[in-house]
Amino acid sequence: MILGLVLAFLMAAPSASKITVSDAWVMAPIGKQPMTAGFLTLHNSGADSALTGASCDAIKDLELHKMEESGGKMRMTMVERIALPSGEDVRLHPGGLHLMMIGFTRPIKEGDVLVVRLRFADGSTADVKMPVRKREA
Ligand SMILES: [Cu+2]
Repeated sequence: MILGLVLAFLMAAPSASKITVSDAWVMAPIGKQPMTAGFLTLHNSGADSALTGASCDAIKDLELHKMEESGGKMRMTMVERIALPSGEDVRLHPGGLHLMMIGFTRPIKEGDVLVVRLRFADGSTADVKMPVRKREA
C-alpha cells in the first residue's frame, strides 16, 4: 500500500525538474524595433530531451531560431526543436541559438523581467525569469 503510493509519486514527478536553466536574459530592444532575442543555458541531468517551444504574455510570436553562415552572411532560421542531450549543457547565445521574440504586447525595456514558459519534448514546461538588459560590449 505504502509502496504503491511511493511508486505513484515517483511516476508522477515531472521530468522537467531534470532540466535546469541558468544565465537567462533578454536583449533590450533597440529603439522602437518590435523584436529582440532571449538567451539562456539549459542543463539536462535526465534522459535525452529537447526544447520544443516557448511563450510569454509580453511577446506575440516567440520562435526557436539558429544563426548560421550562408554565402558569407549570417542569417537566422527557425528550428522546430533544440536537442537537449542527456548530461549536456546547451547554450543559447548571441550569434547562435536563441529565442526570437517578435512583436510585443506591451513596451519592453531594460530592467524588466519577462516570465517565459519553456516547453519540452515530453510535454512538460518550465517558467523562467528572464531579465531584460543591454548586450555586453
Ligand atoms: Cu532570430
